[in-house]
Amino acid sequence: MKTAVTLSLTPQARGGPFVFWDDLDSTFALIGELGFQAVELFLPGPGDYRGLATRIAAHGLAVAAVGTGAGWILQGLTLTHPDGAKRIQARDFIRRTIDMAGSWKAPVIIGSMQGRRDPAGSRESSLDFLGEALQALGRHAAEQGQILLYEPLNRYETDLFNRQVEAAVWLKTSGAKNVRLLSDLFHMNIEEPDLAAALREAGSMVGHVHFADSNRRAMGSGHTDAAAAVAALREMGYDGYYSAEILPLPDSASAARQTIARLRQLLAPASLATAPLGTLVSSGEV
Ligand code: LER
Ligand code: MN
Repeated sequence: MKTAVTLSLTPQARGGPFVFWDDLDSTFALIGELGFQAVELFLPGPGDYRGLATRIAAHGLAVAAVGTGAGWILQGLTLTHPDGAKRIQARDFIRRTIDMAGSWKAPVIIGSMQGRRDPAGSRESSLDFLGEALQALGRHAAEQGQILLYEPLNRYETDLFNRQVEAAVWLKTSGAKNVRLLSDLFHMNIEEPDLAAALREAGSMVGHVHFADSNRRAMGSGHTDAAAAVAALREMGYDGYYSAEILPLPDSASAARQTIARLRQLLAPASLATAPLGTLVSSGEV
């Protein structure tokens, strides 16, 4: 089981689904004490974060992945932007993020930076832009020894790909190599009729998982059948991260604690997997 929790250092993303919002030593100490192996970073952009990387490593943590959505939030960039100059800037932003993340042995995520269909154009032309960008960026990630993660989002955030298998089939035919899916259980809850079936069908294309309940809170707060999703991932031999990209509710520490408890429960022997979570937390079983 590889576990991670999100940390945003992008104040403009406040209100977004990130558990921790500061890079204090006490934050990394708590993440380590809870038993997470890694942090997933949401940074304002590529830059010199050597101090941050050193502190993360000093606490025995790895970097699970690096998000690029700040390129959209702060600069309005997307890989499918109708303005060609913005598309070039978006690619450059991601390319430099890949270089930075590569030094941390982490893959980069393309989520919001995929953009949406140009209302004045066709979905096909937007997909052509996306496909060309993923080909180039997938090659660039390979040079860093990393995969590139492409994340289908729910219909309110993109109209390019909302579902796992559709995205997987398109990726395989688009010519993009070295690109795997980021399967976010929150988006999947909105779009997939059956989460476990979608994960199974996407199979080895699944490269990273955002472990979030239906209401984007810590698993166990909503109505997602996490047991079925995790069972499917285990059967498939999924060996990537379960990363909590969730709202920091009721507070960051509680959201992180509930996530790790639920993961331990789901990956525990069958006798514990069906017990009520509260009992296990209070009895110290998880
Ligand atoms: C990014 O991982 C994501 O899931 C998007 O919805 C941005 O919030
Ligand atoms: Mn996500």
